[in-house]
Amino acid sequence: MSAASLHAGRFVLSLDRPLIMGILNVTPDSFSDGGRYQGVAAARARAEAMLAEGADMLDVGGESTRPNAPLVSVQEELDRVLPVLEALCELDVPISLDTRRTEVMRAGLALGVDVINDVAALEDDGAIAAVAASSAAVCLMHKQGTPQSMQRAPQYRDVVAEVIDYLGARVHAALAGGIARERLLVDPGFGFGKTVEHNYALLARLGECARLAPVLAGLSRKSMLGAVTGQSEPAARVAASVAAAVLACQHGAAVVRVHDVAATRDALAVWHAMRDAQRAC
Ligand code: HH2
Repeated sequence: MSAASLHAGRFVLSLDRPLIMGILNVTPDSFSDGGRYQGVAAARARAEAMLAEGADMLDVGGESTRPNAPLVSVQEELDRVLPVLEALCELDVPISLDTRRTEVMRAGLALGVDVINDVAALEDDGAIAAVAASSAAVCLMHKQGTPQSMQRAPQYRDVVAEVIDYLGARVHAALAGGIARERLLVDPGFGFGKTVEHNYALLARLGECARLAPVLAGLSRKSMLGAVTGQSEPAARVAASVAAAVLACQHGAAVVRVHDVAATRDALAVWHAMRDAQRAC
C-alpha cells in the first residue's frame, strides 16, 4: 500500500526510488558521530558535504537514543538543534528533526522543518496534534522500552507481528488525529529493544511493514552489523551498513537513514540499474 510520493512540508518527494536520509547528530554522545558536528558551522559543513554526496534529505537530532544514553532536558535539546535547524532550513532540501518531544517538535515546525522523525511514534502528549497542525511528514518508529532500558532483555512472542501491530495502531492514531496518509512513514526501529535475531527477522520481513506505509530503515553502523562482522567500532561498519541499506531497499524500504551517504548512493545506483533492467525484461 506504499504511496508513490511523500508529502513533507515544502516538498512532495517521489518514492519511485528509495531516498537517502543523511544523519546529522548535533549531540556530544551519539554512538557513531557524537561530538563531531556540534555548533552551527560544523553542522552546516557536514550537511553540505552530505548533500554533495547525494543525500535527498537530512535528519538532525539533538538527543542520543543509543542504549543507555543519558536523558537530556528539553531545554538542552532545543539549545542544540534550533540554531542548526535555522541555518539548514535556508537550504532547498527537506530537513527532518529527530525528536520524541512535543515541545521540540513545535519549535522545529515553527522554523519550517519538513519531517518529524519520532522514535516514540508521536506518543508524547500533544505530539499528534502538533504534527497535524503542520504540513510536515512524520516517521512513526517502533521501540520496546526506553533508551535507558531497552537492550536489557528484549522479548517478543512474534517480533514481526508485534511490531506491525504497534505500527498499525500508531498509523491509525495519526490518521484519526488529522495527519494525512501521504505524510506517513513507518519504521520497525532496528536496535531499539531488539536482539540481533529480532533485528534480522525484521529486515527479512520488512516488506510486511511496507503494507502499512512507506518504510524508513535505520541500520547504519548499528551493533546488529557488528554482531555478524566482528567489527566492534561503528566507523568500521561502513561496508556492512551499505549491504544492509541495499537489502532494506530490496525488501521494500522507501527511505534509508545513513551516515555514509556517498557509499550508499553508489551501491543503490547498482541496485537501481538492476531493477530498471528487470522492469525492462
Ligand atoms: N536510529 C537512531 C536514531 N534515530 N530514527 C529512525 N526513524 N530510525 C532509526 O533507526 C533511528 C532513528 C539511532 O542512531 P543514531 O542517530 O546514529 O545514534 P544516536 O541515537 O546515538 O544519536
